[in-house]
Amino acid sequence: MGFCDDAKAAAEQIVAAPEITIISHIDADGIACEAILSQAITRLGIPVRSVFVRQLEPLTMPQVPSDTSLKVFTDLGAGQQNLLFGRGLSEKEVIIIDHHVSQPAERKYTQVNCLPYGYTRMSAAGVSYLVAKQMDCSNTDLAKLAIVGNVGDMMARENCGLTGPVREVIVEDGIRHGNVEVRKRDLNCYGTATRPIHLSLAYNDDPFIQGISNNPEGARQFLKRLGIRQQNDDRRWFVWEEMPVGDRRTIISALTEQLIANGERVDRLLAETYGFPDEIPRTPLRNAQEYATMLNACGRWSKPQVGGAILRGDRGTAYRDAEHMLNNHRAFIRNLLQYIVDTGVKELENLQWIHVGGRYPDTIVGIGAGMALSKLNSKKPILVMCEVPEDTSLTKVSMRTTERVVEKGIDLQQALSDASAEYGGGGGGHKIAAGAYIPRTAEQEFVNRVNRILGEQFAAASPDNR
Ligand SMILES: [Mn+2]
Repeated sequence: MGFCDDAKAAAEQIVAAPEITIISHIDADGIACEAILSQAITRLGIPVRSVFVRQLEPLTMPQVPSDTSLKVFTDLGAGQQNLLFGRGLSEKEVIIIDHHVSQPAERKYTQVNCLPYGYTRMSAAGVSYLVAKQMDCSNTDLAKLAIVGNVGDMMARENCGLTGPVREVIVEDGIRHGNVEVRKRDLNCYGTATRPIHLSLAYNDDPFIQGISNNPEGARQFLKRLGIRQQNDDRRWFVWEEMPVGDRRTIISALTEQLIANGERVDRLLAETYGFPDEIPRTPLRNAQEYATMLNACGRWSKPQVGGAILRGDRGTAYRDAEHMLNNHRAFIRNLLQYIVDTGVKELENLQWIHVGGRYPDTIVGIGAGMALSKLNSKKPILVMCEVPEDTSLTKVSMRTTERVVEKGIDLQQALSDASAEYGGGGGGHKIAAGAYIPRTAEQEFVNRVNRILGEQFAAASPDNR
């Protein structure tokens, strides 16, 4: 049985179900999974309802209904099969659609997971889409949603674009359907649909460009020197995607020269990006990255259903609510960023860290950490700890670093999961960004432990590093 057969078997089981419950995760990927599958199911006339959880754990299990419906777990479940077993769920009433590492369990639940087949650059929304396409091949309008989910889960980050079956099948389906537009050698920059260009450039630090990254005024002067018209007649700032092609080329070649002049690599300056021509210009829905941020904002303010409504096409109330959450989200992150910079971090040999207490929701701490990194010493990973509102005995740890540091052998996922396991906690994520929960009493020891592990990683990758 191949991956495609797994998707087909799951599709057949879904199509035959009299009633379905989707249990999904509250981030952009999970929200996209729910929107893809619930629309595909509704189109077949099967009743479906959805439940969103922050994490599948004993505390959230009661949200999974005890009824006769087929329970479809998306973007979660693979690593919690013993929890499903403990709940007494039978093989027949569960399907897991996921891209996380699978936990061996006593029951063999039906699972569609790209990971065992070696597709590491596919998110759960990608898997959900492939199942939806097996349910009905006319579901290709949903490819766009899968692209948002994949980009939201950082699947396009490492290779500056989506790769593998996500690129070859899902993106191609979206292009053919007509609601996805690929920009092959676009600027690898966030905010191309909503931010004034100089801010887009200044907020970007991958790659870091001397005089422009973290320097809005420098970026503005840079554009001015190139003779780029930055505002229209009403003094409204242009965004990247509405710039004439010639101006975009001028900016890209000047940035390339700047990087080369500083002896920096240029390989991360450009990326393949995914635009949505059917959306209103100058809104975050115009490209996959900003769309995903909007969904993440909904999830982080505990309103994943609002994100779901937007994915289903609501451009009224739901969109206005999401815009509001997105703005709040940004204000909170800016505030956290300032707090970290003002308070200052404590530096150890291989990392820098800070404890922000209960001042900020634990759901935004990781993002704030990533942004603070560009204002601090970006050669050392940052570790931020915060309180967990639901459980005062726990501390949440978020770590972020840069591609540069990952290239030097750092794997934050490995470091946090190894260190947290020693204290009875748990962690996960990616090389560049990871998180963990640890007992509150172990905080200080934990930081030292992670510091040592990072030292070992640096040393293992290059004995000359130390
Ligand atoms: Mn995911």
